[in-house]
Amino acid sequence: MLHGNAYYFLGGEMFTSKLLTLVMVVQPGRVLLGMKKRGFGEGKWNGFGGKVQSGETIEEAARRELLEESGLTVDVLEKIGNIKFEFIGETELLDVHVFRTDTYNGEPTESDEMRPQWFDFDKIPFSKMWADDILWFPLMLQKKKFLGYFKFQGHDIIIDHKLEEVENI
Ligand code: 6OG
Repeated sequence: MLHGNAYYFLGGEMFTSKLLTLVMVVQPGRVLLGMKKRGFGEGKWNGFGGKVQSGETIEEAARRELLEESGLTVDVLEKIGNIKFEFIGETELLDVHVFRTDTYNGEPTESDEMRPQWFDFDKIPFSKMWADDILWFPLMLQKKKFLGYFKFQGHDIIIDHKLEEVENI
């Protein structure tokens, strides 16, 4: 199934949304993050992902971005979360589809966009990550599925959020 961008009405305001992917590569006791070298989220550690292009499914986009940014391919990608982000003053919501994989092929390789590095679960650099991550990473690391909504003021402050664990996504 192909996916397009959607329209939402929240509090009487109309928003468009942009589909994005985010892939978390997990191994026993550690997670692979990439230092974003340019563009949106520059200077932050994050999973691998980007915009869904027309003509590809969300999962295809997730695999493509993972390969482009980290050099890895995966056999199984599990859909684990969906997070919508609102930025005050902007009418475009980011609709981020989060995946987790516990197996991968290849070696993490630096790309133009990302510098990959493994982090032990107790050393995840939350102070250099998006502010929402510290809230949903515990669910992700426990293989729980979740739906989230975060309202940001600027890029650092969360002024409202909802996060719920769900059975199916
Ligand atoms: P490009 O613009 O580079 O894709 N992303 C976020 N990830 C987290 N953890 N928190 C956020 O809070 C995020 N906003 C966007 C989605 C951007 C990449 O950054 C992710 C994509 O993987 C606001 O194509």
